[in-house]
Amino acid sequence: MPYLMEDDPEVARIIRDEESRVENTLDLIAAENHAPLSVLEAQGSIFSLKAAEGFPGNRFHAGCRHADALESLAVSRAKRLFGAEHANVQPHSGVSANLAVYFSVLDVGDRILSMKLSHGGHLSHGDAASMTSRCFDFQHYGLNLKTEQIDYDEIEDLAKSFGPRMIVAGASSYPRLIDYEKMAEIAQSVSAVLLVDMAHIAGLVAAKVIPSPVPLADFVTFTTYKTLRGGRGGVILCRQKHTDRINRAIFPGGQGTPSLNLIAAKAVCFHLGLTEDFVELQKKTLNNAACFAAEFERLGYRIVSGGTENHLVLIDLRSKGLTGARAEKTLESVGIIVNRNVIPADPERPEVSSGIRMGSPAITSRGMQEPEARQIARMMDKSMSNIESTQILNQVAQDVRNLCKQFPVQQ
Ligand code: DSN
Repeated sequence: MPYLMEDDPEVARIIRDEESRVENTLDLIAAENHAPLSVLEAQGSIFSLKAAEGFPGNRFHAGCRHADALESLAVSRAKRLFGAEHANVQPHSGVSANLAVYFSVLDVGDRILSMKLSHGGHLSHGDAASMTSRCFDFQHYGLNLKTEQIDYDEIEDLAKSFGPRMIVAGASSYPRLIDYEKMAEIAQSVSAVLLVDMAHIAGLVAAKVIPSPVPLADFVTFTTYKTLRGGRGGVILCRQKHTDRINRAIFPGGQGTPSLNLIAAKAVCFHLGLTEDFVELQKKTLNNAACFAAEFERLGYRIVSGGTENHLVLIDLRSKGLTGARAEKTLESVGIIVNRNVIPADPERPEVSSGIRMGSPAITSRGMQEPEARQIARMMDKSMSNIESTQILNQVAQDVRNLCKQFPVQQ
């Protein structure tokens, strides 16, 4: 970064520090991943400067010849990768994408039925802290507290009594597959539209290693920086008939000029998503998450919902006398990055939580497989069982550094 070093060495140094942190720690944040350098190059390209309000062929700024070519390419690649009728690649984030869907077909005050945040949903699905809850009338479904899985009968009953105009499926800490056929059937039975927010699992869906909601949902939203490895940003897929409404809800409805550099990165990840290597990576992502769950179970931990069918595992730490916050802090001290997470019916406040959520995408991108996934689980257990022992924590920290050296982020 020669120019940055000269103009602003302070920022340059912070960026170098972050590169070093990423290289020397194990990223188990289920919502994160390591992106290919090609994606980062596209994100840092000259397109970050282009104003291009509107859509290809219909912009409010001149000089958009290449911007149009880029966005059209990204749209056609997204449609091909996911088998969608229409794609809008302009949302700056998953929240922007969800807001655009709500405002495209609903009126302010309309009813929406979605999963509650404390059972695995997302802030933008109408949580009280989110502005979405001030614009629409949300009711939430939860999990069956025995199975810790979605109770479709409850959703059906709620849909009948509440009469939503939209039903949202999708979550940010749900380790199980969602039955989209059942969700579509429930939505149809009450004449509601179905939105599936597949932000966490878009890479697994793209690789066809888990079922796709695209043929069954009216709208599908996702972010590109998680399992998909495409850098920051959001995308909306929808049926052809919703094209104009969705495009208008994004621009001029909720956003101004799109981030064309992010659209360039999205185009790259959609291209790479069609490769055999990507499919293999997503298969390994699933397998590594299953190994985390199996190893933690062997070590005596309770796995929320009894296992995993995707890239994430939610672990209940109560039997170990630990809170999620304490575990998160201890693990970070040895170089293992997870996030504390509420578990269903959690007695603790979200800031404290009784669980941790861990994901396999980033370690899988580094080339790690079953032996390493099991080793990581054992290192985590060793740290969490010896929180007061500086000697043992130092030893684990050294093991983490060694493992990171064996599996560089960019291979
Ligand atoms: N949705 C948040 C998460 O799942 O961690 C961040 O993208």
